[in-house]
Amino acid sequence: MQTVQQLLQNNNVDTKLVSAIDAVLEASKEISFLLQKGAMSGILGSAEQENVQGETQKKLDVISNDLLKDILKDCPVVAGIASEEEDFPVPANKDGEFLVIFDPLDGSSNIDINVTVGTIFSILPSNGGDASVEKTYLQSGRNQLAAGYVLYGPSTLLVMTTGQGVDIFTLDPETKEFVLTDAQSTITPATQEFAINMSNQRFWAEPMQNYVADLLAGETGKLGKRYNMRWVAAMVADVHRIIHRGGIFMYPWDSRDAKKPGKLRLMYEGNPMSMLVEQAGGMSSTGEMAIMDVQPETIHQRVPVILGSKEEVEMALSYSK
Ligand code: AFP
Repeated sequence: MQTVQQLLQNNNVDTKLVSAIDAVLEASKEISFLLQKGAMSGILGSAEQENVQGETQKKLDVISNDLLKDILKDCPVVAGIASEEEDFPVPANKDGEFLVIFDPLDGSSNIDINVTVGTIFSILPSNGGDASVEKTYLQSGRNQLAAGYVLYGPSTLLVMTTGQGVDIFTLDPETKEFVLTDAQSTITPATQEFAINMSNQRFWAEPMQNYVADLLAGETGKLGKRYNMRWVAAMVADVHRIIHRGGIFMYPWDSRDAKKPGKLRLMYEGNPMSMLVEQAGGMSSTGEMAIMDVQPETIHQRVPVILGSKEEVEMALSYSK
């Protein structure tokens, strides 16, 4: 079976970029093994501190962040890193060519209940910029050289793109290698499944309220078909389901907090997931424009997200027109 490194080599991916990807995967394997040991590795519960966004960090958030940071800082091709759990970018190697941006443990509220979590990553060129300053990282998602996530579920999966489609790998616990198990995965254009946190319904803008009302009306409403709903509360798991069997995922704009035009982060979640979804033939939007066309203004910026099966995303967007 083909390993991730063999596939990248066959696809003529720059060997330096492969080294940066390898560093992410090395850390993700460590995270996967810690998760398998669960309570026995002392990783559960709160670290009793908050990240820059005021969210209480779990122990494993902090451990995963430190693992990725330490391994990436030692990787000569990495110029700098930015993490959802770090206040500021962290410079790495002055001759490095890549910036690695990551959410070390997405869906961390799921850790203590033994439900799927994941690591999301995005790799940008450093273009010789100063990796100690935020400005160097503020590139649109279109600049991404690679993006992906490692999903820690019943098995550990890597879902990745370097701009040549989306491939899925499974971590073999015996050889500790990610092996190709689903090549060139695509998202079905039509769907009857949606994912949204319905408890925020009253805070959404009117077009979103109307669209979801029609989803709920099923075959008796304007959309003329019955829908199913799923919400794992970990974007990695919800997006993975969509890559696997189609669907629409929404964390739309809401009026709960004027400073947050959405819950999800552009650089750590929006851009890498959008690259994967577009590479798999799906669509990804803020509601107004493609997420990857957003010019970031700050590293921890939030963004509304509507992504998944192309026809369904187009339908959702049509309610705003
Ligand atoms: P955490 O990583 O802080 O648990 O947040 C996960 C997440 O950013 C994303 O993975 C989920 O889709 C979303 O938040 C879940 O949000 P709700 O708390 O509104 O369900």
